[in-house]
Amino acid sequence: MASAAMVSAASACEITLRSSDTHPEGYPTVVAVEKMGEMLEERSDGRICVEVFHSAQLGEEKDTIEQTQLGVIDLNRVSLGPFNNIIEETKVFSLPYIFRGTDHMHAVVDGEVGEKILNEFQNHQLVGLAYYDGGSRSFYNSQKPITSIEDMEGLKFRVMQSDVFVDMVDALGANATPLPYGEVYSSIQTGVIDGAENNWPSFESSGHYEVAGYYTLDQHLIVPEVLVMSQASWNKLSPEDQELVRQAAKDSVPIMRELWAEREKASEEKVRAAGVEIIDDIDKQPFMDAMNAVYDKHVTSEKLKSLVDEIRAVQ
Ligand code: GTR
Repeated sequence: MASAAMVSAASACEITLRSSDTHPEGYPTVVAVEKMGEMLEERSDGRICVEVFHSAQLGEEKDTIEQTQLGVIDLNRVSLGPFNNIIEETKVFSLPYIFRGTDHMHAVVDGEVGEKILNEFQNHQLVGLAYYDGGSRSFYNSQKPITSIEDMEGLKFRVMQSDVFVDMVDALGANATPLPYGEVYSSIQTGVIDGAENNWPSFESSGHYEVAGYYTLDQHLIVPEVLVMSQASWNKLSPEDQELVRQAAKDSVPIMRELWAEREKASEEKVRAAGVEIIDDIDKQPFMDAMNAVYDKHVTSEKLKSLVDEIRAVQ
């Protein structure tokens, strides 16, 4: 009986949007897109459904972005980082210490600058639908506690595939290795790299804390994440259905933010309980000062300069 009901419910979907996420089942981004799908299905009387492929089943972020541009994947929940080399304007949200904290980041992405950056996606075969939280990112490694910028010297860190992050790590005196997320665990384990950088939920859910026992809360990045849709898939929808998709994505944001706040706490507890050494009394100023080199190199056009000014002016 149950399976017959499931089959008939599934077959009512006229349109099934395939959505990609690198994170596992139960992760806030995965659950938020599932919730978005539920809202969409209900509001379209069961016509439009979303199927979330979690755990990088459809590939690593850089590849899934290309697939989404081509229309092979309909929806994609990704960090803004891997977009930096494709959409210049996204760099402003990937600059170290650009946001003063989560509240500032929310005010920016919910406001005019957020809208401007989302609009840039349409020049790259994508439709920007919503921003999700990505916490603040800090360095972890397998070698030693990093208690000052001097301790960064010579360590090898994985970064997301973006030139901004390569230059950020270089400016701190360490060596950057851009790698897909899925390769980080084994690369630390085998000593190919010494560590990486990420937020509490990713550090925990990826298991990286099992192989990198030192986590230094320098909080160098707050990179928002995005939910984007393939322009090709978007164009197949009627204007009314496009509006339903856009609204459901927007409505999933507060749900995501709540899930995120809960998961940050739970992940921190789990990592601390596992005995990871947390260095949280670090002097961030030398880290911030070193980032001038990154701004000088990447914020060169008038467009990016004025976006940076606008972000800083947001209260
Ligand atoms: C996570 C983010 C992912 C991915 C990953 C990474 O925090 O949610 O989308 O970008 O970091 O470091 O590759």
